[in-house]
Amino acid sequence: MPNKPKKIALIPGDGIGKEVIPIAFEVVKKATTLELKAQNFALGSERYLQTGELFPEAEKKALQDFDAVFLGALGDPRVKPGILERGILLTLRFEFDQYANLRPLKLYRKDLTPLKNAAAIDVMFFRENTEDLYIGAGGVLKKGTADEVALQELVQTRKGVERIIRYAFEWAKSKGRQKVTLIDKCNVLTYAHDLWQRVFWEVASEYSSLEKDHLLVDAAAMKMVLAPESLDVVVTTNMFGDILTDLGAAICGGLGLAASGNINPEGLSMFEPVHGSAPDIAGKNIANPLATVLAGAMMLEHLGDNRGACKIEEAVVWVLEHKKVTPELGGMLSSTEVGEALLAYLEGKV
Ligand code: GGG
Repeated sequence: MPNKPKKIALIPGDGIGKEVIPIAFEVVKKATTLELKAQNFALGSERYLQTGELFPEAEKKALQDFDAVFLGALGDPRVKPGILERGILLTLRFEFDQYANLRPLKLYRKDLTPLKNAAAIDVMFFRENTEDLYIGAGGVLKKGTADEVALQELVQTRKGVERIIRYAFEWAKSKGRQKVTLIDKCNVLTYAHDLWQRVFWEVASEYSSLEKDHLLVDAAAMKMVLAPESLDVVVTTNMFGDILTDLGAAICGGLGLAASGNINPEGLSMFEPVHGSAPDIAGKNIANPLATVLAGAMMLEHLGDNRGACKIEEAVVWVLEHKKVTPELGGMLSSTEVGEALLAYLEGKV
């Protein structure tokens, strides 16, 4: 019996998201043997500005029927920061319980790193994606006065901490990796990060074949610059994962190559570039589509097509080696020309 088609929800979103998603999805379709059925969801700033709608309930319900979401970016200078990000992006991550944010840091070409004498960088970050300071709990007292008080609550649950730590260890074991490092700030956040400490070492005791390590977040930031090759698999909090993976992207060639997966192992997962909507370069056909293309590879792996995912990564390595890339990576191509170069590689035409 033929396999059922995989239903993909495309959410290009805002700015360069609308340019990179169509390019990357063509590459995904070319690389895979899976039958993909795509449907576009027009969520983002245009709709919000025209109708006031952010994420209607009917669309949330419709998404439950999909196998994956492929998302571009959300953000628009015409909309107050936080409205689109919280109303659409964080809603997707939270309502679909996408608790594992996978962010690979890989140095594909040595000259792309600003670090001197960098060795090979190949780190998988597991960022907890549904708790911490991101849950939106808090409030403001006496707003606008000299006595104003702002509260933003840091919430961690044992269940939330345990599942991301276990997911990181399981992934490390299944991929034959060497070491899992916990990054936290347990010397200062003595309640929330003490929970991370206790749960990490409890779960770690079940994985005798893997080395375990711990770094305080400040020391980890330094290590990522001075000795990134010493990291292998990292598990960390929502906030620290957000910040450290931007640092990680910077040492691996920039946000234009940084991909991510928001995973619910039992539900709907979402794949997106780490970058935002970049309104300053939107509409000019100059955005680098490779981060979204690599997110597409992660989506194929998640859907069970490892071969397709590897083919995409090979194609990305090829365009990087042959400088068939956008100017910030040393090439002279437009966004669509990068897409054409990837397709040509996948079709065996080069
Ligand atoms: N693909 C990640 C994403 O869209 N993040 C939200 C974000 O960074 N928004 C700010 C912006 O696009 O300027």
